[in-house]
Amino acid sequence: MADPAAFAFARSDFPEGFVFGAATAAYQIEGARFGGAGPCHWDSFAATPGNVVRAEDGATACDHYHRWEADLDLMRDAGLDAYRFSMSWARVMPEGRGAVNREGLDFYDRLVDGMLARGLQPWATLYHWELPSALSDLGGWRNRDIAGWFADYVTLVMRRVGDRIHAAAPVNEPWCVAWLGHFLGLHAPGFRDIRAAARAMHHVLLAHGTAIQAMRALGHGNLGAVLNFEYAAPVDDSAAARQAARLYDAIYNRWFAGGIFAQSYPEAALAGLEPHMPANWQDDFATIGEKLDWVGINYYTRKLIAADPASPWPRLREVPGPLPKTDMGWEIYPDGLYHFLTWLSRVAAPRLPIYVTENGLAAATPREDVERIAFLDAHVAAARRAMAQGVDLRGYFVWSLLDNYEWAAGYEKRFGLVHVDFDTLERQPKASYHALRAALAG
Ligand code: IFM
Repeated sequence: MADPAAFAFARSDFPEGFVFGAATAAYQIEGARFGGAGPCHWDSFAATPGNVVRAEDGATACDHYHRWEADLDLMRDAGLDAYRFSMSWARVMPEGRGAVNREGLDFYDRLVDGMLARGLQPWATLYHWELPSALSDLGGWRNRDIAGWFADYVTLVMRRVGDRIHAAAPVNEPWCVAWLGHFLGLHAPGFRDIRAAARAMHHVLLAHGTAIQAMRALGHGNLGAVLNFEYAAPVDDSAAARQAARLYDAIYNRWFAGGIFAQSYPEAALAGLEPHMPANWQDDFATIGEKLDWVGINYYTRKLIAADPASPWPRLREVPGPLPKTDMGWEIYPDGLYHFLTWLSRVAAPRLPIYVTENGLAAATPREDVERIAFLDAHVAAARRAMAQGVDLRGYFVWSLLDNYEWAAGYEKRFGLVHVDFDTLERQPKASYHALRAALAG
């Protein structure tokens, strides 16, 4: 019988050079009140009643700002090859433009050196959601100028640390930035407005492409996009449900992959969004479609989708599914990862190397941590099945190294391989951490 405290895979099951890593994000772990960072839209979103569980914010988070060395040690000791981290725009440029916070740049400089000293490849994300408040005041992602502001910030940080960065991606999960934050209103800035959403859906990709151009101009390579994907299944076999699921897939998955890899948006999504798009949006595809070196998949779950004819476009709703769920209420569906790996490799981005840049679950199991081990194991198995079918998968990053600030869910949801006590900030590796170390050593 399989040992529930051990992974079924070992490093030796993977090709030479396959990258195993862990991922985190600045606002979720650093502690935004330290080191001269400026305010960001998550601070004000969290301070507004009803947005975040217990109105918690990232002010202290895991205090990684002061404990980064021990956190890097944890990754080295687990036998990981790479660390996918993000840099905070608001930490480096407190007003989003202009004045530079040297202390912020120095922090990332030390952090990157610390990774290299421990044999960890630095994988940088340039934007993982902490938009400086001053830019939010100017319209944030609704304002086309954000592409230029972002490119300036990216140029600044990459000039400082880019020589030591192994791989970089501009924006983590554009869907969350645009749709979750501007249509569903569940993330900062909390808009529920189709015009705001349409603009953000486009500008986030324009900013992505502009940042890629800025990094190429500096001579950097190994640049990618990190997109999140959700498998959309119709709630039943009706034509209406199938059409609704297809539309969900268009908005969530095919919009971003389509913009970047095919320089087009799916018709089904445009049917609702086009009247609200910024002028001349079609002219931006040359920038949005700037050539990439790899694509990253962040994958967690599937959604069951039903038609909702009584509501305005997109006239669909999510329905709770029957599969076992994580503490986020997300169904566990590893076949979805297999689906997106093969779809990207064969249809959406043929021949492009792929990385699973995030995969993991929220589970509060304090000791055995068996659910996390089973979840990761099942998804790694799905990834291996895809590789056996010829998918050029080159690496796998667990979300996340540490329990951290899970955005609107506050500190309640525990995604870490390492437990964090949010009173003492003490770290305690979980069973999944030990199991991963054994798998990577074996
Ligand atoms: O915590 C987030 C992360 O910031 C982005 N990807 C999904 C994770 C879990 O919700």
